[in-house]
Amino acid sequence: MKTRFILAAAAFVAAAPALAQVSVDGAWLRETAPGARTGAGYGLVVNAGSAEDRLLGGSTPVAARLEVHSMTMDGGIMRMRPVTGGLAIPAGGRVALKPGGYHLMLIGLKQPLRRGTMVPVTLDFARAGLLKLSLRVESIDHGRESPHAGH
Ligand SMILES: [Cu+2]
Repeated sequence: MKTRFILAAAAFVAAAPALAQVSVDGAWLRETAPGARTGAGYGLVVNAGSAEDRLLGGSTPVAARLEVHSMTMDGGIMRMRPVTGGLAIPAGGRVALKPGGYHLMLIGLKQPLRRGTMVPVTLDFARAGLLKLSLRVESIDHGRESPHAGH
C-alpha cells in the first residue's frame, strides 16, 4: 500500500512541468562580532509555484557551510538543529526565517559579516534548484518588532 502511494506521488511529480518558483523577500544576514565562527541569515521564503518545494541548504563564499536550522525550546533552553530533509515551503505559501525560529546558518565563517556589506548566498531548493541572492548585512536587532523602529 505504501509502495503504491509513493509510486503514485512520483508519477505526479514527474508529470508536473517546471512550475517551481521560489524567492526570498527581505533577506538579510546578521552582523557578527570579530572572530565569530558562525553567522545567521533570515528572510521570507515565498513559493509562488503550484507544488511544494523544500529549502535544502545552500552555500556562500564567506563560510565553509550553509545549513537550514530550526530553533526549539528544549527544557527551557533554546536549541538549534539542522532541518532534516529540507524546510518545506508549501505551494503558494511562505515560511519566515527569523530570529528565534528557522534560519540560515553560516558555519565556519571565513571573515566577519560587516554591517552594510553585501554577501552572495546561493540557496538550494529541491524543485526550483539554485537561487542566487545577494544579502545585506544588518545590525543584530534588524527586523525586530520595536516601537522605535519608525515604520
Ligand atoms: Cu543555527
